[in-house]
Amino acid sequence: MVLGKLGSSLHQAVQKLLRSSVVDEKSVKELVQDLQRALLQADVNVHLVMDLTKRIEQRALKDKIAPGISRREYVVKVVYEELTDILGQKVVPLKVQPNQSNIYLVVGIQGSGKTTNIVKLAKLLKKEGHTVGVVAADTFRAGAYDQLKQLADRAEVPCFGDPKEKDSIKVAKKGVKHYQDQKTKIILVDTAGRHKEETGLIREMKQIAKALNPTEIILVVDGTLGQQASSQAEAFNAATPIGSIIVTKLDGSARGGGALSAVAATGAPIKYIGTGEKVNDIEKFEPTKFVGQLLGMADFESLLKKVQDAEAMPDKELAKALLSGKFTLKDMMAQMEAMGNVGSIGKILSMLGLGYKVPDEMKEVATENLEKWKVILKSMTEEELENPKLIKSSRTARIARGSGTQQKDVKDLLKQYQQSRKFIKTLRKRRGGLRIPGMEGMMGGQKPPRGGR
Ligand SMILES: Nc1nc2c(ncn2[C@@H]2O[C@H](COP(=O)(O)OP(=O)(O)OP(=O)(O)O)[C@@H](O)[C@H]2O)c(=O)[nH]1
Ligand SMILES: [Mg+2]
Repeated sequence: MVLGKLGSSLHQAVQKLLRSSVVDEKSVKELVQDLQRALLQADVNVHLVMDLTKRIEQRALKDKIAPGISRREYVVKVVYEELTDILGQKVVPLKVQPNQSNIYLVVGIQGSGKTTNIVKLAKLLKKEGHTVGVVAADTFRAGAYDQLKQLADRAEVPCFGDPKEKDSIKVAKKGVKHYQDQKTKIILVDTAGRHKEETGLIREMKQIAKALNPTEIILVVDGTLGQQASSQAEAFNAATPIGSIIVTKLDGSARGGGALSAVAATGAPIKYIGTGEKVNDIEKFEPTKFVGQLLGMADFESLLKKVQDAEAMPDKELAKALLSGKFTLKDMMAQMEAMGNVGSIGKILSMLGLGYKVPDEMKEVATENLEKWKVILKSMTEEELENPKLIKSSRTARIARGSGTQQKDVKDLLKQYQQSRKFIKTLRKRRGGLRIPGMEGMMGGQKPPRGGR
């Protein structure tokens, strides 16, 4: 299990909070202490830990919480978000230029895991449908070629090398040319990690990079270094921009959390992690997914979704329109623009306690036609938007012309509108009155007017 120890301590800390009878200052303080202990043990930088836990504490106790969820659930979400944050929010994919061979120069300190992870990455990219090849340009260490060749053969990845050639730049160039001639998409070049100290290695990296002009330089960093890993990332990145980082040996390393967070803090793009010695032991690094797995809660996803759903408050204007029974085309347009999709009607209805009752076909038609409808609505006059009944055939023709659509499209839109309105009306009749959580004050408990328009 990747970062197993850190994961289980974090998991326990969160479970303890979920089990506590109340979420108050005391239980949050306990949570924060548990988190601090877990993170410090994983060699996460102490300043990072203190900042993170301070934010968690503040948010846990002070944030306003959307109706429908408990503070307990909210706090779990906060922990999740803050942990994700220290690992870097964004997923940055490996840069792959279309219609050309891409060269990746793989560098790193001796023993960091370059050779092993080159083959793992080659296999992964092959599985993704790319043609791949590796080049053995470590001419320094005896047996380096054989190691790469053996691993590559086992993984069924082509390997280019020349054990007799001692000039690494020459081999690298030959290898790259060999694969370029075959139009291989991904060319991974293994290099020597002969130096324990960075300066000599960085000088060589610059030379070979100048000769090859790679799409990306990939830096391999040993995760067992803990937070020290960041100084390598910084030193290499200062010399020449590093396109990707692979943090290796995260299986079983007690300090992996420290390595990941420290490298992420330098702003360097961790794109893959090495999770074992075998050829399949590599993963794309996605902070959100990673933290989810780390916290290891079977129902974590659903809890998170529940909180996020509750927080996505519906558009108040639209909700008001629904409550009053007055739902015009203009409301529909405002709704589409605000939310980007009509699915949120379903969302509002579910908040009214009428969830999931929007007929599927209604939703499908709406989603399919969304972009077109936006244009059509823009071609209508203010008067038409307020009172769609005015739209008879001559107006339909004008609107279609104005929006570059067919009359049938305009009619479809009007039909959808009528359906939505009718649907909302029947709901209102069935319920007698509607209530939106968090908006009671706003509506003053008034009785809905009869009928709408
Ligand atoms: N547990 C574990 N071991 C790994 C991982 N990646 C690499 N290793 C091991 O680390 C050792 C060094 O790996 P190499 O790939 O030879 O490292 P290198 O950077 O090419 O080393 P040099 O060529 O000497 O600079 C090997 O024993 C690998 O099996 C990993 O993700 N997890
Ligand atoms: Mg090697």
